[in-house]
Amino acid sequence: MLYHLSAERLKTLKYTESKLKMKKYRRKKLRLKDVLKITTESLKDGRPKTIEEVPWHFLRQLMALNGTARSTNIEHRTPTHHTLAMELDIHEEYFFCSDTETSDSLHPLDVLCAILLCSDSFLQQEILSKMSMCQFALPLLLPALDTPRCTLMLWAMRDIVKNWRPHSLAESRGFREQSLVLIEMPTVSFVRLGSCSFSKSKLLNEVLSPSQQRYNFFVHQDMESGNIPREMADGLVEIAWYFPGGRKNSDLFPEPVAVTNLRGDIKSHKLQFRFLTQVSSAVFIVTESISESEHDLLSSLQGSDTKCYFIFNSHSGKAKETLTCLKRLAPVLKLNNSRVLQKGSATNKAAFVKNLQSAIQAIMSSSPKRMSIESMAEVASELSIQVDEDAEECQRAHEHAKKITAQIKDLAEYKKENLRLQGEPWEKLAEVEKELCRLRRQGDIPLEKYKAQLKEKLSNLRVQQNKFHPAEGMNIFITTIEQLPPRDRHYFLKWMKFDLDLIARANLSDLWDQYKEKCNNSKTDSQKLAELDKITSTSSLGVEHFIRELGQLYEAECFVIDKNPEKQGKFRHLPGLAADLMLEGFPMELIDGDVSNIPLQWVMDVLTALHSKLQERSRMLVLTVLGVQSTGKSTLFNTMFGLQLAVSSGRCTRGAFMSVIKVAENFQQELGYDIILVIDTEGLKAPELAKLEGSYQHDNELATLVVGLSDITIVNLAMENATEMQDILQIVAHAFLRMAEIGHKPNCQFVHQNVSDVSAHEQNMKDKKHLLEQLDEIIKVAAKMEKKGREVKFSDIMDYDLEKHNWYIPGLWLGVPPMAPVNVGYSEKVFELKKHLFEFLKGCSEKRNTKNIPQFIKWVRSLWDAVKHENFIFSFRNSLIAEAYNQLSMNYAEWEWGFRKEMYLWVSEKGTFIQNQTLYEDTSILTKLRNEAQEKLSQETEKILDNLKQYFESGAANLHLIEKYKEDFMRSANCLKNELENYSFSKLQEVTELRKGQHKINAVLSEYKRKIEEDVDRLLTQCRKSNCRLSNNELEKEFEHMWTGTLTELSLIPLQKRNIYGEMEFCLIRELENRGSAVKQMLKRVKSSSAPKTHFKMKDEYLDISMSKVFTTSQSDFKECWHKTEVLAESLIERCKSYTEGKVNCKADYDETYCRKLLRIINEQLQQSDVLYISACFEVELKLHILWDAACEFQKIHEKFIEENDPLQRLGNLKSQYFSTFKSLYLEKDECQEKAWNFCDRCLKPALEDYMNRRLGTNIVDDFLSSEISVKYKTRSAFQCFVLEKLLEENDYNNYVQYVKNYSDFIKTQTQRHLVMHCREKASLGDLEKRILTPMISKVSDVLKNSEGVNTKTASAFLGNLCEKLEQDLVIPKDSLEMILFKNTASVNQFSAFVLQFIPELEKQVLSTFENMETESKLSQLAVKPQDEIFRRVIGCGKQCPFCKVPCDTEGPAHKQHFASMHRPKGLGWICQGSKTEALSCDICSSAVVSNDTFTCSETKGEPHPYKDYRDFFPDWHIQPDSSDNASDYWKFVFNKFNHHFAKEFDAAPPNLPEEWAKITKEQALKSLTEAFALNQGTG
Ligand SMILES: Nc1nc2c(ncn2[C@@H]2O[C@H](COP(=O)(O)OP(=O)(O)OP(=O)(O)O)[C@@H](O)[C@H]2O)c(=O)[nH]1
Ligand SMILES: [Mg+2]
Ligand SMILES: [Zn+2]
Ligand SMILES: [Zn+2]
Repeated sequence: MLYHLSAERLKTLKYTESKLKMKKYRRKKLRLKDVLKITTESLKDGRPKTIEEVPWHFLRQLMALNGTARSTNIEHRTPTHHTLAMELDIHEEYFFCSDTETSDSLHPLDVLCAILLCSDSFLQQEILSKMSMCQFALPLLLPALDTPRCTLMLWAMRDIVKNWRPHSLAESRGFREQSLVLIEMPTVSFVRLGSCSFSKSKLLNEVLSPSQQRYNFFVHQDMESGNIPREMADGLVEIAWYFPGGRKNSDLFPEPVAVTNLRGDIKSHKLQFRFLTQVSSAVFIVTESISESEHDLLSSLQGSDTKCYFIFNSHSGKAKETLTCLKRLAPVLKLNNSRVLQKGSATNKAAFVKNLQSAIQAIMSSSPKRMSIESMAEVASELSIQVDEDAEECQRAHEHAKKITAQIKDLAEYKKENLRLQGEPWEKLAEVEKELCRLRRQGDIPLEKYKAQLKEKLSNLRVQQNKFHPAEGMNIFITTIEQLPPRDRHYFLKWMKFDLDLIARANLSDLWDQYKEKCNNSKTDSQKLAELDKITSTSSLGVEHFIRELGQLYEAECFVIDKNPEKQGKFRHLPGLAADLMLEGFPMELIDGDVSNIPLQWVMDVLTALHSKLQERSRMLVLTVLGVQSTGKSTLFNTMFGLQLAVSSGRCTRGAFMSVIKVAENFQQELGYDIILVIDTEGLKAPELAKLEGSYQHDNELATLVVGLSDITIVNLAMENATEMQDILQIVAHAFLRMAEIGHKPNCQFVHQNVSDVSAHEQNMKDKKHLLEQLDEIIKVAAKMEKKGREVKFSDIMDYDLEKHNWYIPGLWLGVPPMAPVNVGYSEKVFELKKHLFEFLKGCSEKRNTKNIPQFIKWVRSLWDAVKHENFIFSFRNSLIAEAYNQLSMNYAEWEWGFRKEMYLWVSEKGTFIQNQTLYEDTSILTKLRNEAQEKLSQETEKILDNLKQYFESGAANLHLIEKYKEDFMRSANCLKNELENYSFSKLQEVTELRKGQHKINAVLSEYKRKIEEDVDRLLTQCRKSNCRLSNNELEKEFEHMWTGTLTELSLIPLQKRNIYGEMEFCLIRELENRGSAVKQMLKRVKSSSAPKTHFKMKDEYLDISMSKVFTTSQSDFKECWHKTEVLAESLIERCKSYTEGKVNCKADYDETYCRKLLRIINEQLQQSDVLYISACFEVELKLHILWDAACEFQKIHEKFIEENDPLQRLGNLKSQYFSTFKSLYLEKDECQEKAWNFCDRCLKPALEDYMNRRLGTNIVDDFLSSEISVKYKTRSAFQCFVLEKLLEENDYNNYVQYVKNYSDFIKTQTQRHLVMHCREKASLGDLEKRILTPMISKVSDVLKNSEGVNTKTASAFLGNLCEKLEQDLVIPKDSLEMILFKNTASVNQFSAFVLQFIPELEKQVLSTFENMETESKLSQLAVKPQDEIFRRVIGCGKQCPFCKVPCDTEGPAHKQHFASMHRPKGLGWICQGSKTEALSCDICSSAVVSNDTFTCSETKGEPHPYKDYRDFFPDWHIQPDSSDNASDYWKFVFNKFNHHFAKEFDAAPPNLPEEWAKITKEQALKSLTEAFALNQGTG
């Protein structure tokens, strides 16, 4: 016996290890997740190619519910077409080899045994569950393979649940649902004695199969590989069942019955036989002959209450002997004729089967022994047969589970007491959370007050939750899952599930009966259904409820700890535990369907824990499903991935659950994903339920979230019902439309259930077309509802291909449940879909944007936030999008600056060139330069567009989300081009004008100089002639005499000094001439009052009160208007000032066009502005004010011009030089060195300084942008945040007032300050200057060195050459140069040697000039003002929120939508509460836009208008609802603090602020600030 056993085991070992190559799983058992992993192999179909693939093939097919899983044939390598053709003549060989070669064939039962041997108990359970769905017979007793005795597979069957309708319930249409192992029913066993010539298994299949159909419950001889000798499976006892469906005519048996089948001869499996005789009601012994020893064996059955039947082949040779033997046995076993069934070859097979069935029926009606499998375990134990469930860990876990489940009497009651947190408080929380977003019941309470109340409520609810200590049951649950090792924990959770299901089943079956009844009764009103639905949900209890409770415990604790950080957390580790469960395949609740809310903190933290458990490799594919209730959504996923999502008839899934499937490591690279996240959702409501209040909304929320999260959405449709489909499509269309709006376009697959492709191909084509039309129609309607103006087609919103993305899947069951197996067609089609999905994924792997868990979390968060608000699109705010957008903006800013710099340099060079032109031919030069500019501009624009294109192809993160902004950027590039074109042209024009003016003066001056030089010459000759040597004094006297004489002779007319103010005033008068007498009067009056004030101050008469009745009704509107007008004036003053300043630097004289330009600027702005009701008085006084300011500046310009250009002045400047030349000539002193120095000092030095001024600006900008502080300047929102932080730190209300009242001024001062500080802080500016100067100096030196001797015989030729070489770089003052040339007789070589020698000194001097200059004045004289450039970077579009006046901080250059990260109380926008009070308003726009409040303003002409529809008036503003409850804490804090100051400043009353505002701390304020801006920057 012992020897025999070990021989068996040896065989087993050899079989599993050598043949199937499963050695590594003998010890470390195969687990479910090993089987479910996505691998390359798992996506291949077709037969296994090698023996070792067979078990895997079996497992995968089984998990996919494929009825052919048991087929173990190996595919023989067929040659490819190519070789086939060549080998055609020998192809007969194939026919032979497949039949003879059995060595590589396996018996299915052997494979099954081997697999079970290598599987852990959970996988075994799964295997048996799936086998049961395929209606395969299950192993009841597993032979002793590596155990001393055989094993009863009780645990392995635990998970199977059966539904049936006994005939007793046929009328009531009720049904029974029970766990398979608990069903008490008669068992009939079939065993074989000796050998037998017909297949027992085949016979059994016939006995159990419904008429007209035959299922292969048991594997038999005639099946594929069924004839191969079994190597390990002998002694296996299989079991199958018959369950009635309540159809009296067609059911074989009225009650359930089990049939077992022992493989092998009972003589070699006596233990199994003993067991079977004890548990069965009857044993059928199939035999051909009975020998003596066999007789003894059978006699041992004497006294058992099990009935014995014999089936024997009456035509076998030994029939007679057998009969005698049976006769002998008859008294012992109480045999009679009915117990002996003869099966001769003549016997009609069908009749024989009928006989057998009647026999079984007879047994059943004789009140037989009924035994459940669970009770069989007791018998097994008595016989020392192992029971898999007896494993110690399993039992231990059950004890733990029982501690909880034993306490449960009434489900609803238990839930209320033990799972307290998820009861009322959680439900209320969900409600309040949504109300906070929707503000539906605000009533008369002021908005911010109402919000504060809600927040208080929220906080109270959390605190209340946190105060609950976990009740006993929950406590045990927590400690158990904390303390048990993973396997035990797994057992524990399974036991929890089984026990809870058992209790729930008892509870629910009544409810379901009622439900069914009501459903059938067509008159039932939906209200009752809703009630029932409610009861069903309150009295369902599963493990997911316990997990949900964990989530709530965790969330409440997080909330409380967040408020008092010093508190210790007890539940910190729970997310980690939950993540472990997810990795084991446990579906985790994403949306709690009972309250339709997401426990956000919990979900996020669980996922984060999962991320770290995956070693941060969590690129995920999100696959979701949507569809009507009970249309097999969960079944579809279970079939596709072998998951364990809850499935049952009736409403099953609630909310949404997510399951993780891992991708095998060697496949991750190819697939581009590390995990697959499957989200199974609750069915969308059936039409009758859809009428219930809130249900439509609930469906919409669910669908929006689910579509938003998914990469692929499967829309599950059951085609039978057209209206149902319409409903679903509508919901889905809305969801997709919203996603398209935010740039997310998931792939969509339509699955049509219960349609087979073959039978209805034509029909399907029609259907597809129809579906398409329907979709288009629905989307059109949906687009209208979502207020989309343009036409939308389905292809705009979903990635859907009529041909490829439609799937027709036949019905799940082949036949009529409960006896129907899963349709092979279903399984195959689902696999095909799965394969297609993965092919599709691989196909688009390059352009795809994969999310990992942290990014997924961000999506969940922002989608949910937007869903909670009703207006989805305008509430959506996602940091991933912001991040991508900002990244692009930052890049764009770089490119833009590059372009600008390029043009600045070009203009500077060309300006130099123009100034160096001696010949007067400006028009042709200008045209040439303009063309050149055009070309350059186009080139640079092209470069930006190219960069943009490349960027969008670069594969940077989440680009698909910002695709729609691409156009904006392209437009901006073109705008930039226009701007720079204007800039370049006007600069060139300006220089040309300047040059023209100088040219004229120079021409005149040259005349004078020639005369003077003649006179000097003459005087020199005179003096030389006189014999006596003249002293210095005498020389001077002579020179002076000559100078005065010459000048008198020239009778110079000095340039006329103009009265610029007078001229400008005249210009203004002319402009206003035709504006009527009132204006003229006004002008006169103002004129007489002379000296305009230095500060422009608003006056009441600036507003035209007569124009509108508004002001008489509403004080606040008047104030608002007043304020707007003031802002307008200030911004105009600012703009004109910067125009004026621009003119100061170019050395031209004042021109009348300047004044006209100013007036044009003002007029344009006044016309464009949205400020209504300004009076003529305002216009006149503003213009006067601006012109006066400008006139002062222009006067200075003019005077400076005269000083520089007046002939008398200029000649005067030259006088000393003439004298010194005269003197040297007279004294015959060598002047060369001095002239050389003069050249350096008077020509090169100013030229170099000018050069520096032209270059330094751009370099400073570059330097600033690469410094530390530039981080704050990276994006507008970063800068905003930085400024506000600073303000909070400085804590000075004056600064706030400045900030609020004149934002742009404030920012200008700030940026200027930072820049100056930056420039002062470091010695870097000196370095910069040096870096600019040195190359230029070397260039000059090089020119000097290289020009020696070349065409430079005279000094003038030499200097001319020098100037020409440098004409692009330096403007050398002509006057001084001519002076140098005057009477320069020095040798060129000597002169240039001297110059070279002086150069180092020159460099030093230039540098020190700059070093000694005040930073501010240095900055102000630069051609490109760094402060302006930097200001431009951060000021943005300059638009302000129409309510609170907060500046827009959208990054992109030419955006269509203005957006601010953080709004503030409207009072800070100088808006009062209402018409009656004059207090500042404390409403915050970002809350107001979701409330039911209204606003009035001048745009609405004083009429109240709902905030929700603010876009009716301000269509280019996008005001997003608060991202969190604390979003505006910063401004609330500030407003609260400086309430009185602000009121005073705005000349209004201080409002009563909500008390809660006073509780906000500075830290909280700061936190809200960083959160708001971090979200917008995408770093949060
Ligand atoms: N006749 C038939 N029954 C099916 C088919 N697919 C699924 N079922 C059965 O329908 C019932 C519901 O299946 P589920 O997969 O739970 O359906 P669901 O869509 O997830 O249901 P909810 O989650 O409640 O919306 C189960 O009993 C399935 O066995 C099918 O194609 N034909
Ligand atoms: Mg479901
Ligand atoms: Zn605002
Ligand atoms: Zn803007």
